[in-house]
Amino acid sequence: MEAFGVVWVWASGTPGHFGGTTSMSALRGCFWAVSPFVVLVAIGVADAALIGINFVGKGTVSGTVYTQPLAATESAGAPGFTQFNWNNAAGSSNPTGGQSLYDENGQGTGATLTWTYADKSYTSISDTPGDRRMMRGYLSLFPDKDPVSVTVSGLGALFTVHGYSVVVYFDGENATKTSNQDGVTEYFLTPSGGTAKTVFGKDAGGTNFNGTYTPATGTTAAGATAGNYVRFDGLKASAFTLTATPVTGSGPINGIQIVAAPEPTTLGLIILGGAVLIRRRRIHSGR
Ligand SMILES: [Ca+2]
Ligand SMILES: [Ca+2]
Repeated sequence: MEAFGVVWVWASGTPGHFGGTTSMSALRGCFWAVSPFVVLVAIGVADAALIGINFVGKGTVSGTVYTQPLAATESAGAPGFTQFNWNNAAGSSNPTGGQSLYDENGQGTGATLTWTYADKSYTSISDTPGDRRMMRGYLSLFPDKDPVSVTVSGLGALFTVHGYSVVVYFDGENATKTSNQDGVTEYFLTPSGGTAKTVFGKDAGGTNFNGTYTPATGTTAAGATAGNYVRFDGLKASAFTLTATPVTGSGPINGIQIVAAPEPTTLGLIILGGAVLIRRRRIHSGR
């Protein structure tokens, strides 16, 4: 994880930088240190490590492509969580030993994914690369079967030391002749060795993803607000299981993201940088 970088601008030159070069996804602050020849801008950067999992959904059946996986170059995610390199979970059975998960840079994480048998479906939105493609295909309850259940194991220190959030995207197809797939779902997350958390999310009737992510909240089914994603915060367990139990509809999970909390050391670097700035100003002013 990159926690710090420095950008410099020569008075008559072009900007450059040194330090780590992985994704600089969150600026935490900056300061200026002025000398006669150079302007320094120090930037504390937290690489908010992300793991994105796209449930592909129906996939290809008898040669017809209903849903397709995201390419590594396709970007998707709610504001603040946008990333490349989504892991595609296809089909309805698990690879032996679970599916290995990589992060937003395509690097291995050591974490693995398993999920239960479920129906594979898709909404009628266009199969446009990126957000719409991620949101189009989903897993859902299969009649007379268990709800969708997703387990992630083996999360490393990058996630467990400072904690992480889990973002759950949902959008079922609007009412059909045979069933209502949109509705209210109880998303139930159980961290290993921890206390289970519940959030209710409502996929409003007649509403499918239109390019705008809307957070849904609710501690009860009746109190569920409409949206297309819910989030669980303050997690630190190395493994968790997420289930989607429908109150109405089919309990869809279109994708999830695991978002590591920023390292607090970044703030320390900014404070250190500020102290250097004050010292330099005092030196220049003769105090
Ligand atoms: Ca819907
Ligand atoms: Ca999906």
